[in-house]
Amino acid sequence: MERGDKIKAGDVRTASRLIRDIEDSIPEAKATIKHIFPYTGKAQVVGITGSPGAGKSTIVDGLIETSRKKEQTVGVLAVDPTSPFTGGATLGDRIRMQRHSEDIGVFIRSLATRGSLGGLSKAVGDAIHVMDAMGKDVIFVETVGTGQQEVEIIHYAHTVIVVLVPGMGDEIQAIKAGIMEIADIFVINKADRDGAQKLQRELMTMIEMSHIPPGGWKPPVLTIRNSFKPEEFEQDLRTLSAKVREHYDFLISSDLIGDRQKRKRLHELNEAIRFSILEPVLEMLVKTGELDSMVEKLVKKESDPASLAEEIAKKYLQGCF
Ligand SMILES: Nc1nc2c(ncn2[C@@H]2O[C@H](COP(=O)(O)OP(=O)(O)OP(=O)(O)O)[C@@H](O)[C@H]2O)c(=O)[nH]1
Ligand SMILES: [Mg+2]
Repeated sequence: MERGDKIKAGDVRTASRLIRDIEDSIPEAKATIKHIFPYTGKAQVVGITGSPGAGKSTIVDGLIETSRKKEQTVGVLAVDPTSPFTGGATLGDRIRMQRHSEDIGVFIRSLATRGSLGGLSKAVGDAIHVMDAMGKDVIFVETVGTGQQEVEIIHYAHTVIVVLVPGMGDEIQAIKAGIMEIADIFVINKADRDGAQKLQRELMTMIEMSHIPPGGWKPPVLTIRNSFKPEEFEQDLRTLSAKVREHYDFLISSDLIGDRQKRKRLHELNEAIRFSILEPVLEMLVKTGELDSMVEKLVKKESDPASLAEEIAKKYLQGCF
């Protein structure tokens, strides 16, 4: 059986290997992704993002549970678990989700940062394709970090959950990092802590002030109480899970699902173009030393970036100009 066929049959070892190859940018991975692409687009993709240690993995663990109870199969992609902020949280992620490791309906993998941010973004998209082609009903993508990386998740997820914790100045951070725009659902975690209600009020005020078009989705602000109190936690998680479903249903009933799909595809195409055209050209410029001499020229004001870019285009993209 071809590698792609094995993925479609849900083969865990083949899928794990392929995700590693994607992470390591092994060229053969590309061929398999091409092969499985027509079989993607069926899974519901849910992004969970927020500051390091906000409790994202704990929430994903709870969401796995609620999905399994509904007999959905689940894929989990933990992105960048080895960021300098968290330092080796991979083990923690594994421990927190370990109870699902024996369940054949759950497939959990992590993806570490490698090279450029763009590279990571493409790898995330491809790894989601793998889980999608395996036939997973729902895929949770946990991303840690702040700023651009969090915002990137919007390109891949149908629903984005932003996790905030009281007392961390998150509200300010949320505005700064453009998180207000990407959140479909806000979750205030560790809501047994002081300041949870205040944070909830502030967020709700911010949502009221944001310009939601008529008939648009208004992001709810949910709270999740202490994860160490299983009954409360499970109850809150059920509410969250229902909201995720509600958002997905909203996307379908309002036809916005098509827009999201298009946006995902456009982003993927951009990434692919960048990798097929821009990266090889840049590599060549580095190899030949042209890049260095161009930088020199700019420093000496002998040329300008636009003119140099035109020169490069003429030289390397023959037939286009
Ligand atoms: N007090 C309290 N601690 C919690 C709660 N939920 C999670 N934690 C703890 O917070 C820590 C971080 O939880 P994680 O779920 O790993 O958080 P995360 O956002 O996935 O962390 P990173 O992936 O490292 O960014 C763990 O030690 C959890 O046990 C909660 O509701 N209350
Ligand atoms: Mg985590």
